Amino acid sequence: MLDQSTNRPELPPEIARRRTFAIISHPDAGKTTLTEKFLLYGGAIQMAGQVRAKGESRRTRSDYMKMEQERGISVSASAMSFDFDTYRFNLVDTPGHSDFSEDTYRTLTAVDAAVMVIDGAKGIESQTQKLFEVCRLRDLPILTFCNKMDRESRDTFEIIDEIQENLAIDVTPASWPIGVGRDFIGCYDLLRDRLELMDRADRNKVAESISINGLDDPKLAEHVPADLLEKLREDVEMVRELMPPMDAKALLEGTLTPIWFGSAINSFGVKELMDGIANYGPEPQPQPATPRAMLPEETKVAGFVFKVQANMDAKHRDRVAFVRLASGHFRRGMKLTHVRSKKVISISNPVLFLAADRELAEEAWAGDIIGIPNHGQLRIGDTLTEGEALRVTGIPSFAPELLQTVRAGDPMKAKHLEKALMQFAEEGAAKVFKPMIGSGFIVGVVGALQFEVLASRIEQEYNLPVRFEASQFTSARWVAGPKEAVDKFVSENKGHMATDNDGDSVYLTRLQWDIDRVVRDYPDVKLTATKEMML
Ligand SMILES: Nc1nc2c(ncn2[C@@H]2O[C@H](COP(=O)(O)OP(=O)(O)OP(=O)(O)O)[C@@H](O)[C@H]2O)c(=O)[nH]1
Ligand SMILES: [Mg+2]
Repeated sequence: MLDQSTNRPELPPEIARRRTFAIISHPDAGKTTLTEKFLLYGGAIQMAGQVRAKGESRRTRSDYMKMEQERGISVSASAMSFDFDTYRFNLVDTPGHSDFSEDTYRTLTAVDAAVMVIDGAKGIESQTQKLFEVCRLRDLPILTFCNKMDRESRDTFEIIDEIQENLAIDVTPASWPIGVGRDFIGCYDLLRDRLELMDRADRNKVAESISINGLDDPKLAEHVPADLLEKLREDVEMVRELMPPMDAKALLEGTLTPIWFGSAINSFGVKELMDGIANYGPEPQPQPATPRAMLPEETKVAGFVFKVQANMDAKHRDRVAFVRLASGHFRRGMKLTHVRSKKVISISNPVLFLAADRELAEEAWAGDIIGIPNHGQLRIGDTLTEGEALRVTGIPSFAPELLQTVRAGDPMKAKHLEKALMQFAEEGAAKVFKPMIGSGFIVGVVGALQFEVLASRIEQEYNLPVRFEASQFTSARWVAGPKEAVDKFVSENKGHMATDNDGDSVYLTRLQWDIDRVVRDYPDVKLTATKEMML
């Protein structure tokens, strides 16, 4: 049966109730804080933690790495599955900092929608704009949360205008803030005609909500000071005249974004946003793949790896592949074909995530994100199916832009270091090159903060202090072409050659001039800044 509004087959109820989305924004807008409140309202945790926790206070679940906690920033995407109402949410909290954007971009290939968080005082910031464009390329539906309304914020019409202008998307307010900064008392819920009042005293409490019979209801005056009420009535009149109404279809097509106003830290506006995701957010969607897309309504199981993380939990010391199930009903113990190697693997210990915590998953459905512990067989971009040779497409790989040499503090530990680096390379956390001549390793990343994360993780997870130093090289290019031409090129340029963690040849240099020379002198050899992930 076709669903009337979307023209797609009606999904089994277990799949239709799934909402899989990422939370994205410029750094510091409040993604992790919002995520924590989602968990609270979903009943997955009893008490919310804080990003910048002091003393005995509790920390957030999604920033579980040591460096995240020390600095109060997220450096790695973190997945969480929990029930909300009759729905199952699969949420991924992403890092905002551009140095970690490869992780965020990959996450966006594994979700059906994005929640874009903006800071009410700052509006659209550079990283918001970039991430939005990535969502646009994939036609991802976007729901917007304007956060930090408890503080001095910009004019509401101005914020909405800015989203419309800069991001070229229609905006419909789902709620409307009443008062600004210290006078902010709550929101008027435009979708349900309700007044939502914020409780500043108790940050973990669900806001008080008062049913209202339209804006002329005398009950409003009991809760809203006269001057704010007058402004609210004027504003809402203007909104209803000038702005498009909520339209589920336009949201699903990615041409309209509803915006909620709130304060994540005060748990305000969060429940309304969650209701919005449940009621208007997309069901699991088809996943681009070759030679054909994977469809959520198919009964056969298919899924793909969009992230790999080593040592998530010191107790387990293994690698976990984050798999987005794209179709079917998965059961523990299933045998699935690993399409890249054509080997059949038995999935005996699949897990569902709650950030660093995990629990054994007896079953999962299209839309879910599950973890598969493994010893390195599963790589980013890999596809698992019940036999068909499908391959997921569109998982990005960024060119390394910064290179540094890395050495173990203790030279006797070089072998240990090699092992650690190989694991991080397989995780996709860095590119690792072993030069043909000389010792040591060269690490390539997209942003400088990644070096710090690596140093901290190598020390933390492998008990191995390391030093990163300037490298004589600044660029890396993968070498491709007929074997004979490549061999000749390699033997004539040994001082520039290295191998990556798969043993593939990489040309290292500091001069564009060198690259131009190779192109001229070795016409059969091709140099590329990124390596295709699925070979
Ligand atoms: N005043 C106020 N502060 C908030 C609110 N929500 C979050 N914050 C604070 O803003 C800071 C950043 O919050 P995070 O949740 O870490 O932001 P993030 O978007 O996850 O940051 P990255 O992951 O590093 O990109 C923290 O100090 C939070 O306590 C809010 O509603 N009001
Ligand atoms: Mg964060």
